[in-house]
Amino acid sequence: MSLDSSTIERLAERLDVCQLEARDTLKVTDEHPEMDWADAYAIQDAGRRRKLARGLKVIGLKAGLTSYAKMKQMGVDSPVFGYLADDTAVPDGGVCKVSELIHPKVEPEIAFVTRSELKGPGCHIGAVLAATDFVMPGIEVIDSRYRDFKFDLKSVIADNTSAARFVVGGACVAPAGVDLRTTGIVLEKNGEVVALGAGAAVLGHPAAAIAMLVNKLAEHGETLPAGTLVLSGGITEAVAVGAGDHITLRVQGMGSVSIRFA
Ligand code: 0L1
Ligand code: MG
Repeated sequence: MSLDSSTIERLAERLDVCQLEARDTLKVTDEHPEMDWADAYAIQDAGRRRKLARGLKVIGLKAGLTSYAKMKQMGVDSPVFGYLADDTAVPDGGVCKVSELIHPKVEPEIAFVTRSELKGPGCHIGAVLAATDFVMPGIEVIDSRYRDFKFDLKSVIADNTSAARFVVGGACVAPAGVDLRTTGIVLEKNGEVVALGAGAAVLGHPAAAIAMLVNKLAEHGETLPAGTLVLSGGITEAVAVGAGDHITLRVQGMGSVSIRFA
């Protein structure tokens, strides 16, 4: 680590306040180009502690930048990991207020819920599928706290991987009953198809994103507990949304989930 603890706390506070007040900031690496990967996750962890201290709960985890479409869209070359706080959950068909966000975009994802603990290192797709209770459709609303959605990997990790809102719903399907590589998805905005794809767009298999997350947790001596909700990452590029938009994600064999923006 190259940053001292007071700098980490100050950067976490800045990102937290930007999220609370829906305003953007310059990326943290502009001020601290020397920061390393451990600093980036330390800022994310400090942000998480701030939320916990306000009484929020962490109700899930997420993998981001797991598809080549997303990596290309954002000009980066590897996945990132973050957490889902309870104040970011929107019920299926519910409303997301755009006034609380800076420049939201939506991503079509497959959500996993585990039924047994997963441990790395060496976690693989087979272990993830054996430990998965069910999968279901999920829409993630991302909202980078960085100006114009421009960042590098360390900055986006510090910013909890742009996590802003999410909705899960539709049908809960046992992983044995579905081939997640060939599962098709259709994302609709105001009734029009705006993106489509298949699960394999996420690292060849969405479960690979969960395995990567588990192996990342192992680097810190942590495991993925039973009963954890995990978003496996956008299958397509993210789609910008604004007030009045209605987004529906249809996932083959898993029904649909939707969210409105007001
Ligand atoms: O969930 C995601 O894939 C987003 C990761 C962070 C990058 C972005 O804001 O697009
Ligand atoms: Mg995402």
